[in-house]
Amino acid sequence: MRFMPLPGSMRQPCASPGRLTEMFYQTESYDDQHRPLHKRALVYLPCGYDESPEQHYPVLYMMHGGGGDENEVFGGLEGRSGFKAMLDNAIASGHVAPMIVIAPTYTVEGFEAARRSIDVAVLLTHRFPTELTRDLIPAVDAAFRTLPDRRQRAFSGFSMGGETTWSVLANASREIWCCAPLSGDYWIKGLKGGKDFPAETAAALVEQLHTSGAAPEDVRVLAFTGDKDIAFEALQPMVEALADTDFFTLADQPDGGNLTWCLKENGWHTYDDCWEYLFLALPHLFGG
Ligand code: FER
Repeated sequence: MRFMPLPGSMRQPCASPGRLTEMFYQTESYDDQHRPLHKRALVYLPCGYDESPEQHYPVLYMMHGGGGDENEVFGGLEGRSGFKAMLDNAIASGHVAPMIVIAPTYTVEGFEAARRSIDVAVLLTHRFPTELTRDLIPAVDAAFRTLPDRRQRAFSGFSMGGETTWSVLANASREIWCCAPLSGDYWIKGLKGGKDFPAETAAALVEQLHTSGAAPEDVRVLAFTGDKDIAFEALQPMVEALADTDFFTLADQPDGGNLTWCLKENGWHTYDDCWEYLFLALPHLFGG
């Protein structure tokens, strides 16, 4: 997919904004201890949500990067990150139909080490698909007027959230159709696996997809990064290795295959780049 810069109009305050709220849900640690956990996620409800009680919406899940938490993606309930303004304008302009966006966290209480340790973060990102399918999706579908269908759910994330997104693709495709990893590769075979052993990483991902019963036509992957991004040297070989498998077909446009790759010239490892990537991804996240 060809990269296009985010139009300046998408960064302005929007005259018909959505609103941010929060939700809490019950989950567990999904380790040997099975510790009960009470977790929080931020929720974006599009303009019109409160006025149209009959309408149901698709849902995008968006995961933060390493060191972050559920507040990071939106910049708190005040929406300081630029993501909310982009969503508001993308919906108001008709670029994309209204959607709900959920910003959860893979970090858990009592596991603050995940903020500092990459190894712990990877452990938690790999547990997240279980939490997502067993606890978060049911809680979201119960609390909000969603379209409870896998083709009406998408998952994205930045950096370690991109890592989480690959893990969701591998393990949660029964519940999620489209996955959009932003500037993060998959560390299922070890840290920086996309760079150091791309073919093994791709093979492991495809094996997980087979194990979860997914066929090539059941998934859509939209991968993004920038050529100056620290993830570039890992994500590019990984995407090439995926394209070499029987499962994935690399295509220029999302409708042409199940794997699309978009590179931003001079793109860095920042959330601001992510809003540009997501703006391009938004029209392709749902419905297929
Ligand atoms: C990557 C490049 C950088 C990546 C993660 C990071 C998962 C950064 C992680 C961190 O320091 O939190 O390709 O993929």
